[in-house]
Amino acid sequence: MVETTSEPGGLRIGALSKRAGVSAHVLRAWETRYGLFEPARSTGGFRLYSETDLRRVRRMQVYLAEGLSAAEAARAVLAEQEPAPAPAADPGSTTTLMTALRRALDDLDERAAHLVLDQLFGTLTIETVIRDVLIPYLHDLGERWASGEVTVGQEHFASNLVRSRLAGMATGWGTGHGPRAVLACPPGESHDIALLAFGLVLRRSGWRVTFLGADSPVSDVEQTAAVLRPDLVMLSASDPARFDAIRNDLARLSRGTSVAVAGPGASAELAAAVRAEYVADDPVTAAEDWQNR
Ligand code: B12
Repeated sequence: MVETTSEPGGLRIGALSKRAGVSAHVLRAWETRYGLFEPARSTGGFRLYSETDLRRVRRMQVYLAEGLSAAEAARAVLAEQEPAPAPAADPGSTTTLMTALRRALDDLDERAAHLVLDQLFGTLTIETVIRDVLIPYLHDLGERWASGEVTVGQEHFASNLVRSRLAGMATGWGTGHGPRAVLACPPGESHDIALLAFGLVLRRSGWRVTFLGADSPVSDVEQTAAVLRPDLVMLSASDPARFDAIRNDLARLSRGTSVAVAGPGASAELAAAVRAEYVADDPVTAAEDWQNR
């Protein structure tokens, strides 16, 4: 009863939840993740939501019912209510947004980072975001980590957030009738963001993606390939030693399956030795190449 009261300055979260038919948990997530509301505070420190906030929840529900993701719906709601204030310099440029992303991630500011990513994915194609923003960002992050400019914690936070954002776009990518790809990193290899990016772009043209990801035992890759009979098995690694350790397995796998190797750990020499295809391109260009085959 107390939880759901309205106060002169607005509605408490319970009241907002009741009136809109959306759980308080979800409302809080929309607030922290997408900045959907701007609650005032009661004298007792409770958040107080306005009629405008209630309208925003209702608009969210409409967009969600139309099939938009929560991020897309929130962006649409915020855009129709009040255009974002124009920042000083060239707000849409990828350089400006990359700088904003870098600052947010360095500051461990999850919300700000997601807002920048919302803006990026809302205004640019996924191919452009990955190729022109995220890959250069990750390279820069690696250099700053290696030089001690960012801590291991900052690097982990940043790469996890970027990875989780891409992984969130990958749901349902194994369905359909298109050609099928199995994506994996060799045993011991943790760098799988580029592999994820490759799968996402491939999926855009209807490929079905089965993602085994980091540190995949070769026997599992072989077994998966035997069951699914994919059109492509893509393996990627940053460290050549990961591939060297499985050369014999790769040669066996490539006898019955189309295998490609990519990432800084792959080479033309390795590919020739195991009868696989060597992919030197970045994940977006490589996926576009496969789409056109
Ligand atoms: C994020 C990150 C991590 C994350 C990975 C999270 C994840 N799930 O992927 C974590 C924290 C786990 C990590 C761990 C480590 N990392 Co690290 N990491 C990075 C970082 C910052 C980004 C990697 C990335 O995604 N890059 C984006 C891709 C797209 O760029 P790229 O790797 O240069 O690849 C190019 C091509 O090869 C191609 N490509 C790459 N992969 C693929 C895949 C496909 C399918 C295709 C088509 C193309 C393709 O596209 C790129 C552009 O052309 C890099 C910095 C960097 N320069 O990349 C360091 C980096 C790769 N890591 C490094 C190191 C040293 C490590 C650790 C050994 C650190 C440690 N002491 O623990 C461990 C090793 C873990 C392991 N066992 O594998 C070094 C590697 C140095 C070297 N040459 O050996 C780098 C370069 C950092 C640095 N500057 O020193 N890391």
